[in-house]
Amino acid sequence: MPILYSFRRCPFAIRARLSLLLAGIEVELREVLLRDKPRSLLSYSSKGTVPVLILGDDRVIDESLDIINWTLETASWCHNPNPDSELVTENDTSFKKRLDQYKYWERYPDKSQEEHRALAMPFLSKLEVRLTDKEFLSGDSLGFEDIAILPFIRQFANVDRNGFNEHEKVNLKRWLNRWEDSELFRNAMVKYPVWTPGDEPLCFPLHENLNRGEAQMDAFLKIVEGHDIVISQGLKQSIETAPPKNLSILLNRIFRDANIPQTSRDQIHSKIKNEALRFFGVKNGNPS
Ligand SMILES: N[C@@H](CCC(=O)N[C@@H](CS)C(=O)NCC(=O)O)C(=O)O
Repeated sequence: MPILYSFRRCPFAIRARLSLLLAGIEVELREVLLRDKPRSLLSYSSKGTVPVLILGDDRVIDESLDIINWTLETASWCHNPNPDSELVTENDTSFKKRLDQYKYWERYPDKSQEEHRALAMPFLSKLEVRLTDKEFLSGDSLGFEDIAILPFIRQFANVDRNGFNEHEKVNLKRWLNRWEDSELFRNAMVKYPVWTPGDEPLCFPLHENLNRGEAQMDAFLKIVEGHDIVISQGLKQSIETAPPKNLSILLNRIFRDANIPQTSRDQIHSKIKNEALRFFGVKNGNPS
């Protein structure tokens, strides 16, 4: 299985994870701390950035756009691949620079945050125009440019979400909301514990792991029952016949079945999910 060194919030890593999800490629995910990068990462790629993808033959891909291109070679998840997109080049060069200056404006005191923001706006206007009569940056269907650019626009919006929402760029907001609300994006943003050498391998994406067979499903149900939640025989049978695609769907069914009040669900959900994440991430896992 390929290995992906990743950092959850890094926009370059997010675009790589999105493309892996779209191509249906499973990897071992190694979440890193940028301030304390593992030696193995640096030995694969001395430039010390993430994402880095290590393929089975020890081939190393250490540029996010190259990872996207590799996923496209493996499974053509879009009809309009455009690796030479000028829009993506502009995103990765001048827009990214302006985004950083706007986000970390204290480090660039020659201008106010507002001034830095204003300098980034022409790129957003360009996207807004693209999205006027098209749903996607890449045209009528999802493509390379959407996946490559989305994490950066999200980062821009997150600097001041209210300011972004108040802005007149309606098409861009619609486009961003659509992504942020999608299962694809949620799956790309699942939290993984920081990797240290010797850890059990954790698979990405998580939902693949749910389909790894009865023994794992039984073990997962035991984790849930360990939280004093009773799972009815009826639900167990229905899960056995048609296993849900991902952990959240499964947990919601269990919560409904066990009448867990809405107010306690979030807390239990995250506790169970953390435990289960470790468990289901185990490569060729033995549930005992
Ligand atoms: N051109 C690279 C850029 C990747 C990059 O700059 N990633 C940042 C994290 S968002 C990084 O690893 N920075 C190194 C550091 O902060 O030490 C790519 O597209 O993969």
